[in-house]
Amino acid sequence: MSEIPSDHPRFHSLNLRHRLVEGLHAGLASEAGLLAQGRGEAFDYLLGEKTHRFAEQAMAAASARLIRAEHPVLSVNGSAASLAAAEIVSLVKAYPRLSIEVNLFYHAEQRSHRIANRLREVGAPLVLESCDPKSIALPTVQSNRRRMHPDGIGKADVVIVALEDGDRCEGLVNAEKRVIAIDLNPLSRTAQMAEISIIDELTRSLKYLQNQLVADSKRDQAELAQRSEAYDNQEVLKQAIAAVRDGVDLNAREVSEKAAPEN
Ligand code: PTJ
Repeated sequence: MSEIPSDHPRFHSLNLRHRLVEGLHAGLASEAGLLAQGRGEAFDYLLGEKTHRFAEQAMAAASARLIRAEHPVLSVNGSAASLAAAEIVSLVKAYPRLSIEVNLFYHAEQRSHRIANRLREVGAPLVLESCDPKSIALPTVQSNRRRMHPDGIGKADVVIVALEDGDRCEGLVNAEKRVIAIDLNPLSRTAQMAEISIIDELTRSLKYLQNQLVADSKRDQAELAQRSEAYDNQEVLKQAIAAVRDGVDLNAREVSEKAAPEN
């Protein structure tokens, strides 16, 4: 990776860009993944490259939803693996009830295996792949994203998707799976369709979500149920769209290395 001085004002953003380029060269990311990241980078720039309160609210709701889920699964594509392999593995190690499934938009078995191997190298205990011969189909989705591992997304009641395409999110919702989306664009079809939309950068949000899950694991189920029920995704999306339109929210703050707050 080319040298980015750590005091560069946009160090983190440039670092992510390089992670994706490296992921492309390592055969993990698709070429279209570079464009998807560019779009996300533009939204993050408008959001001040900070985690906002509306994202914290969404992550608190996501944590409650994940803890109350029967079978939660994190769907990982080439872009997510390139940007956040370490953060993904750290999250599933801290919260082992969450399974990982590699699921690609641009179907390519070799790329799927490379992504799974990268996650294992970083320390993932178990990685399922939707290209598995046992895979089953998600009704109403025409792309190769319809494939799901029967022990992963196939039986999941809650699915976390990141940098996801709208058709598949819709397919998951139609299949009555509860979708938690991580997407910097509050106007994307994925963010609009998900039950919980985390409008935040992937690596920042995974760290925050991990801290929140660890803190919430000790909490009372009734409290978590109440938090889930009180959550209003339309309000979160409204605030996120306003933040994109109005510019940087002065209440936004760096959270990446901090623990989730007590709720
Ligand atoms: O590896 P594959 O074959 O599965 O390909 C995956 C891509 C990313 C190409 C595919 O899913 C795709 O085309 O995605 P979209 O429809 O471009 O959507 C990506 C969304 O993620 C956009 O709304 C971006 O704003 C958002 N995004 C990009 N980078 C980040 C992000 N959201 C959070 N964190 C990011 N770092």
